[in-house]
Amino acid sequence: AQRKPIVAGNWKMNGSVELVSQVCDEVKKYSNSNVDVIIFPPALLLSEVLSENVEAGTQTISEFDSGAFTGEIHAQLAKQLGAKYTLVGHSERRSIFKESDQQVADKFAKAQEFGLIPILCVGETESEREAGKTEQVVAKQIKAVISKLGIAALNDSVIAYEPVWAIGTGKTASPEQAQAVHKFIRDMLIAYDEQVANALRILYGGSVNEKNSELLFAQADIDGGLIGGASLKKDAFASICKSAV
Ligand code: G2H
Repeated sequence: AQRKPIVAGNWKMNGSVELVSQVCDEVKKYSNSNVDVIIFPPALLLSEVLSENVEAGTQTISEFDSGAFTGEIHAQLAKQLGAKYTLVGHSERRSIFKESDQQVADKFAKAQEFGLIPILCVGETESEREAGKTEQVVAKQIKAVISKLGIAALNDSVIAYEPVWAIGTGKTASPEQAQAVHKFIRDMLIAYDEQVANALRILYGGSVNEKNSELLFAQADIDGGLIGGASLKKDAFASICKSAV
């Protein structure tokens, strides 16, 4: 199956108006028919990124409709501004903000209801990996979405596999370790629907940089990356984009 790679930059709560123009100037050269480049800036910078003609999304969205939810990000408004994607269930949302699998599934549903493409983030912690539970954890996180919405919902979505122990730690999963989990995810989904599984883009995230991206992206079931720290450096992020083409 030929899947168009995605290189997505997750800025987390970093960056500035100035950084938007610096990074966008560099990366818009690479967003073309061969790779989708997306920036997930802090929500307040969404319009800045979009005005540079670079695809953008939010790092999370509310599972609720408009109402008395002070501080939340409304999927419909993000879509109106021009966002095309949103992350859901990033490990920092799960661990720091205590988002459950169910809540993440609700956010996934709300994103699609308003026409955003959710990028569902999944991944095991270090102790889960050591206990041999990687596949079990990842399967449970994905099945929470399938049992709420059905397998067809994965048609308009992306999955990002991000082992928690590799996030921001400089400890990247090896290409083989990452590929093994990506293949596990795809095989699990093939059992539901082969077409959906083969078309689904599965990104790797966790300390991806300009030195390791090429080998990671060369793996059969790795369809690009979700990049944190390195997406804040224009040259590094541009080389990562280039390595996905
Ligand atoms: C994982 C990743 C981006 P980093 O969170 O989502 O961050 O590349 O800094 O590990």
